[in-house]
Amino acid sequence: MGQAFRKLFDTFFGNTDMRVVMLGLDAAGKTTILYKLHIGEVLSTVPTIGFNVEKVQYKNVIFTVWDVGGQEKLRPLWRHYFNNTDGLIYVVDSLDRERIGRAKQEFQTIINDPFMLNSVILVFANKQDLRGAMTPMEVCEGLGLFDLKNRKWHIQGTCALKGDGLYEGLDWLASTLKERKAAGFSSIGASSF
Ligand SMILES: Nc1nc2c(ncn2[C@@H]2O[C@H](COP(=O)(O)OP(=O)(O)O)[C@@H](O)[C@H]2O)c(=O)[nH]1
Ligand SMILES: [Mg+2]
Repeated sequence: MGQAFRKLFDTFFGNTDMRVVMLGLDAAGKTTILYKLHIGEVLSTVPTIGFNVEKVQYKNVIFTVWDVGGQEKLRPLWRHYFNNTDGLIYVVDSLDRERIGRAKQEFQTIINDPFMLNSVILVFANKQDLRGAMTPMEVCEGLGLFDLKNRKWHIQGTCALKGDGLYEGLDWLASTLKERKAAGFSSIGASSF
């Protein structure tokens, strides 16, 4: 599967710099996805403020991953990690109906951050293999995706354990980002700082 992703990134990005952040509540499946991509060695670091950041780089494409949820004190760090973000991948545990409201709250805060206003949004409705999981449509409604104005977004049902749906989602992300780059769109300067 790693080979397929590398080929995808080669096709779309070549040597173009691309920054992608993958976020979601804990246990959504982010780390599983990162390892499933097999695109390089996953580096895990804990910045001084004390949360875990995972990072993997394939050529000029950098993925940064961390858990979100209620850490107000982490907000100042967003500037560091969100700056010049091209793509946001938001991962949802589709079985976790209890926390979909929480997932929405975090999601809305993130996408409305000045640094994120120009990033395209890919949502993984993960754990589709589990009985009772919310459908991608239900996750869409749960996150309030239909209410988004002027944002490019896409939802993909996935099973990170098997890798199902990951390629399709990243294919959308890669082609959408390439189109935007070709149109001269740049995330640089998107912030209000
Ligand atoms: N059944 C199922 N379990 C999954 C799936 N993706 C992740 N998990 C499990 O969910 C748990 C949390 O996954 P993890 O990748 O650590 O979540 P993170 O906190 O977002 O990094 C682990 O036990 C994974 O094996 C999936 O698609 N289906
Ligand atoms: Mg993790």
